[in-house]
Amino acid sequence: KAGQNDTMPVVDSEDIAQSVVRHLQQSLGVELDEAGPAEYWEALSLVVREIDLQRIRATRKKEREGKARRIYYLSLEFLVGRLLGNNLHNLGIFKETEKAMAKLGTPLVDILENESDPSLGNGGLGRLAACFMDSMTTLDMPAMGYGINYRFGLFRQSFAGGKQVETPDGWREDSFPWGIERAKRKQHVKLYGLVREHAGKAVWEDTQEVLGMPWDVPVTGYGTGTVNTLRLWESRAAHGFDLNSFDAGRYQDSRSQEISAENISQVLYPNDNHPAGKELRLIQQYFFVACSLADLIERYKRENSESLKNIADKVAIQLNDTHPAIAVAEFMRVLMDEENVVFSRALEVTREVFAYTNHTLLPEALEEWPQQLITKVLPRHMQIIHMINYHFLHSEVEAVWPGDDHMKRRLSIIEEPDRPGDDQMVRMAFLSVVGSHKVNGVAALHSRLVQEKLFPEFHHMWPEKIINVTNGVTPRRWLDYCNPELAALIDETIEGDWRKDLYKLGAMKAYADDPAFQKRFAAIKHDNKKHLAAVIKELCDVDVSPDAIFDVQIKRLHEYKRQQMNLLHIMALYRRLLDNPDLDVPPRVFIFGAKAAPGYKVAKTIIHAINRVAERVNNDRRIKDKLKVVFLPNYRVSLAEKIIPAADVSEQISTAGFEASGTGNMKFALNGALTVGTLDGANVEIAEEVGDDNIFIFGLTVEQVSELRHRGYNPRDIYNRSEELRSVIDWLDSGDLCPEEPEAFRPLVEALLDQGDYFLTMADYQAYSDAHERIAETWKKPELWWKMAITNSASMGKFSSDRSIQDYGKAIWNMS
Ligand code: 26W
Repeated sequence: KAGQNDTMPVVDSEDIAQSVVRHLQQSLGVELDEAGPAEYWEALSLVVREIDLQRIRATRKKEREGKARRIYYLSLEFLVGRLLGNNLHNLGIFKETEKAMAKLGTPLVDILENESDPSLGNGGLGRLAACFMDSMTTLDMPAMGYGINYRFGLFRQSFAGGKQVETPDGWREDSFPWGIERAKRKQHVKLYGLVREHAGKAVWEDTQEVLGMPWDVPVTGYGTGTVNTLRLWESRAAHGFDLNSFDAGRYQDSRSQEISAENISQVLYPNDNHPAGKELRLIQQYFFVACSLADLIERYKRENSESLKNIADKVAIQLNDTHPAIAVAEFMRVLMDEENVVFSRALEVTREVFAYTNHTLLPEALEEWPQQLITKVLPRHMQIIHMINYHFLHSEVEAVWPGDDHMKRRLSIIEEPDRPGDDQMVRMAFLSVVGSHKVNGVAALHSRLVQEKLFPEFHHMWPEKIINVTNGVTPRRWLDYCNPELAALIDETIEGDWRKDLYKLGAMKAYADDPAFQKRFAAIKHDNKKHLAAVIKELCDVDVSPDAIFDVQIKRLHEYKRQQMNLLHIMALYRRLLDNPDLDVPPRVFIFGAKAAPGYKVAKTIIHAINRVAERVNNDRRIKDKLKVVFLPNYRVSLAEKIIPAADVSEQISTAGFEASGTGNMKFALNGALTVGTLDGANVEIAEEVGDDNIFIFGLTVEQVSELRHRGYNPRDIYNRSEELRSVIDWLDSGDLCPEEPEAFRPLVEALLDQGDYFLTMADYQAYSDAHERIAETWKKPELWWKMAITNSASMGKFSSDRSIQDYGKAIWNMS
């Protein structure tokens, strides 16, 4: 039977109940009558952990004996989400566990809520890494993830007077049995110091030392006995570490925290698409890279030979954006300084091993480090970067553009300063491209822009290097686990296990206009909406009706994602309703979830404004229940799991050319929401898969965006011409929504009107508003709406992260 898997040793609810009781009493020292949901959660997690650990050993043994290349996924972020429920699903024992816990008297759903949601990532990039771990394991690939075990993950968000307030998220303070310390595999990392020559050899000396302690989280796959490992490093003081003996001033970051050994893995930087440029961040990057490379090289030597010259046959390393890019220099350092490999051979091996995924085109998001900072923290690495750069410019660039100094300057890994005396910057993206054999974008459109706009010269030099691998999401977490009712309906309706082969969902298209099927599909959505309505009531104290359209925008807050456009439209809808309370429009609930980087002023202003508008709209009796607006606080993976199955409309409205892919877009469509979106990122491919009639596409294309910019764009013209836009922007600016701070929304108004409206919110507004009209018209025809919704879900086969990982395997990791 689908959902039950044959690799699982037969365990029934009776076995599970017994194991839970055993762990309660013997591992936790809790009597049965003392146990509440939290204790049950811990005991049950220990039961599952036991199974995981047994399988991890078997997996490792199999891998040691196998000849396959190992895949190492290096990422500063892994947004794994809660693990217990997902593991139960993957192991195929969810149903039996439900029965077991019912017998013990506590519903499993209540138990699962006791797990803290590990917030080890910012957004899309971190969540993608987690989906990829799931898929690599499900596909039985010998894979390992490497990252940092942050003590404080992404901040917790609450609102005060509608403004975002951040507090630390010490997610490990509650017990977290999934992570297991493996002291035997600890590593030592060097920092600072200087490079001397001894007998013609470079020696890095007078360094400070930090200890890296691995913390292993088991990663289960679906329908397989394979369990892989996510190895997260935690920093500790090593004997001899004494950074504090240096003069304090050198080691201060903006919050005047001293950098000490333990500090390194303390906190995740909360910036998404904007580097902080802090010394501590560079040290984080190097710390986890050095630990991970040392660890994987040790493993290689244990399992193969002492020499690293053939390591590329057995090791592939994927760089998740440029955050781990210093690995290129570290790998070269190990080969040259520790293994006596000559430079040219070392560079060849490095290139065979490494590949780099680019996740953003935003110019301000591209990481650059001051040469002086790298020289201070990693003096040997700076030398090696110079060597790589010299070889690259003077033999490789020279071969393509002989004598062209201008081209050498453009392509130099170390950027020439704009003004003499300024610090030279090291371009981490260039280092990643030069040090890799493949570079990939994350959606077809994005990859084309990487080739044509971001790295055109590299693309000319190496036409095979830059390729596309379209992102995907794991159907286990994002359908089976988060939407069990829909999963069951699908199982009943189609043949085969879509959990392993998402293309199987295609068979559901045959039922898209079957009235009986539509009815059941719609009933499940309605049920999910009731659950979400209860969550909204609890978190926002707002009553919403499950009969209204649930229109959702959940993602990081960024101007390019254009939550502000959604807001302007909501304000306009409200005013239309005030003008005409009998307007024949379907009732709508607009739902937001988003964290803003703490230092991102305009983003925080947008949150504040949405909350103020929400308060006004929700308390206005005149419009009755035709419009509600809610901003759910502290958006995170576990909230997404409750929101996505309940969405009718998915807002994917970024300025064309800015959203590399998006992955939320895929999750929504998979769960039967209709997309209102621009031709950006993976929306383009979603539209291809579902067909133009089943998606609400609007707005400027990438080409039109650049044309408009070229022509000269003045948002004031639109403001002057559009009565509706003028009235809502003037309202924002009037102080009416925030009387105690009348200037509160100025930064947003300025961004839209005075600073050129860089993300073209004004230019796309009318098209967006029209798209919403089409949505409202479609909602009035339920047979059409549900036909579209079912078609969306049925057409998502391509967007399984299993397909993405198979693409990586073929095109990048050279797997058979
Ligand atoms: C160093 C500052 C910084 C931090 C994070 C720069 C850039 C980032 C990430 C690359 C931002 C990110 O998460 N990008 C998202 O990656 C997803 C997975 O590929 C894509 O689906 C999103 O479109 C992209 O914004």
